[in-house]
This record gives sequence, C-alpha cells and structure tokens, in this order.
Amino acid sequence: MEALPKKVIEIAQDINKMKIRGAGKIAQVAVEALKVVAESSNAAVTEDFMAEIKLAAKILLQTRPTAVSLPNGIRYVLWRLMQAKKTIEEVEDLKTCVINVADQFIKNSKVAIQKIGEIGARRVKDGDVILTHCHSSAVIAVIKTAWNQGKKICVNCTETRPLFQGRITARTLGQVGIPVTMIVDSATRHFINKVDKVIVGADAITANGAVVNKIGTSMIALVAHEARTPFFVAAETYKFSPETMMGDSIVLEERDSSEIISSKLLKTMKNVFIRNPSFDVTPAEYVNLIITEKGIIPPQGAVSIIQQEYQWFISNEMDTL
Ligand code: RUB
Repeated sequence: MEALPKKVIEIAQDINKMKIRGAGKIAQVAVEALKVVAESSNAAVTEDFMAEIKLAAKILLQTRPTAVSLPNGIRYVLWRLMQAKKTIEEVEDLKTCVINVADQFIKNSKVAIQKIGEIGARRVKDGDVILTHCHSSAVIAVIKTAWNQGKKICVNCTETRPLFQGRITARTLGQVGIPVTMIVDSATRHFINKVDKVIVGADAITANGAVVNKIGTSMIALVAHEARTPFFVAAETYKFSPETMMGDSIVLEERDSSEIISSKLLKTMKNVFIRNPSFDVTPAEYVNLIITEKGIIPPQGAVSIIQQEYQWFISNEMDTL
C-alpha cells in the first residue's frame, strides 16, 4: 500500500493543532482529505484502495476526539463506498464514488448552515441582544441572516478562554456592521439580564439531548436558566451522535496545559497543576431548543433525529473503522 498523500497528513495535523477548528469545518476538511486520497491513489486493486481510504480515515479520526461531526462525516463517505464496493469492481469507479460522495457531503454541509441561518433567524427579533460563546459557523449564520433581514440586533460575545475563539466571532460579526461587545467568560452572569437569548453551537448532541460544546457553555446555560433567558443551540444534524444511542459516551478532549500557562512560568510555581478540558456537557433541561437544518426541535427530539438520520449506522453497527 502507498503512503498517504502529504496533503492528507497536513490536514490531520492542522485539525490536531487547531489551525482548522470548529466541528463543521473539521468534518468538511476531513471528508476533503478522503477525496484527496481518492484523487491521488495509484492502487491497482480495490482492496488496496479500500485500505488506503481506511488508513486515512483512521488517522483523521485520531485528530480530535469530541466533535461527532468528524466520525459522522467520515462514515458518510465510508458507508457509501462500502455499499458501492458490493457491485463495483474497478478501482477507478470506487475513486469516482469517493470523490462524488465527498463533494455531496461538503455541499450538504454548506446548505445545512444556510438553512440553519434562515430557520434560526426567525427566532431572532428586531432589537435582540444575543449572547454567544466560542466561534460557531452555525451561530454566525443565524446572527448574520437576522441582521441581513434588517433586524437591529447586537451581540455579546465571550472571549472564550484559553484560545480566544470569541475574537474570531467578534471580528466576523463586526466586519458586517453588527455591534459586538466582547466580555471575559466570567462576566456572563453580570450581563445576562441585558441579554434576550443565548445561541451557541455544538460539537456533539447526545441521544438524551445533552449538548457538548466549548468549555464554559454549560456554565452559561446555567446562568441563562437562572435568569430565564432562552438558551438555543444551532447545530447541523451531523453533530448528533448515533454512538450515544448505543450506549457510548462522548469523549471530552483535554488539551495541553501550555494553552493556559507557559511551561516556563508553571515551573516557577510549586504544587500547581493545570487542567485544560476543551469541552463540557450542557444537560437537556437547560436547552430550550435546537436549530437544525431540518427544523427546530426540543432537545428531547435528539433521539428522533438520530433514528432518522443514522438508521443505517444503528442497524449495521458499523464497525469498519
Ligand atoms: C469549537 C466549538 C464550536 C462548535 C460548533 O471548538 O466549540 O462551538 O464546534 O462550531 P474548537 P460550528 O475551537 O475547540 O474547535 O458551528 O462551526 O461547527
């Protein structure tokens, strides 16, 4: 079997180092990487081609553990490839299959964001103050769509420590003219009574409607719950986790301590240890609704989405990876 193309390794490294980040984007580039494998494969027999694709899938899956969009995107391609292989005998035809399916996933993913924008914007009123956390393409779509509809909204956005993804959100929204107030994460409760609704993205949504998102999200949800401020989640259906229906739980990534404090400074402190979990879990009871490209659902509807979208996975217990 040939070595994987350099581009695929680079994509895997960029996801791991967070040069490419955000659950939706991670899934899109991982699927793009499978397409690169297909485009550059010199495999002579279908078995070799399948082995190359599976190796790339394995490497990509190891890059970040929490965003369910990543395995869901990869499975989208692998499942269709495996179905195709039952009748296709030529390597070239399998390559075409991967390329087409990958393009289809990326296109669907972009359309989903657009639809979430349109559906979510209906829940945004003229004059709303929206609070968001981290940087989510789905949330940006909702806010920008509402703004483009002429709704005079403004946004409070947390810095999102330790890696400050809130700055990406602030810059993106500010650029189109939306007034943004950036606050430190811990100022959320101080400002919550001036906020009309909270909208955050998701890395994973479990069968019981819990939402896994950037660390700090569950604290914001708690604050919103106490203040009776609606808490919305904007997420494509490929963020829903079929594994959680089979009893698995979502792995919460914990990243290096150097993201919080330099190792040089840490060495000067005695008996100090750092923990750096990247994500947390917001229970369903703190979530008012989830905006998906298929419509708005209560968190309790997560299980139906999983049943509808991932029946093929559940009934086949897809253990090919
Ligand atoms: C990003 C994050 C985002 C979700 C949703 O974490 O938690 O809220 O991934 O984003 P990180 P999107 O920066 O660690 O990847 O809506 O763009 O998929």
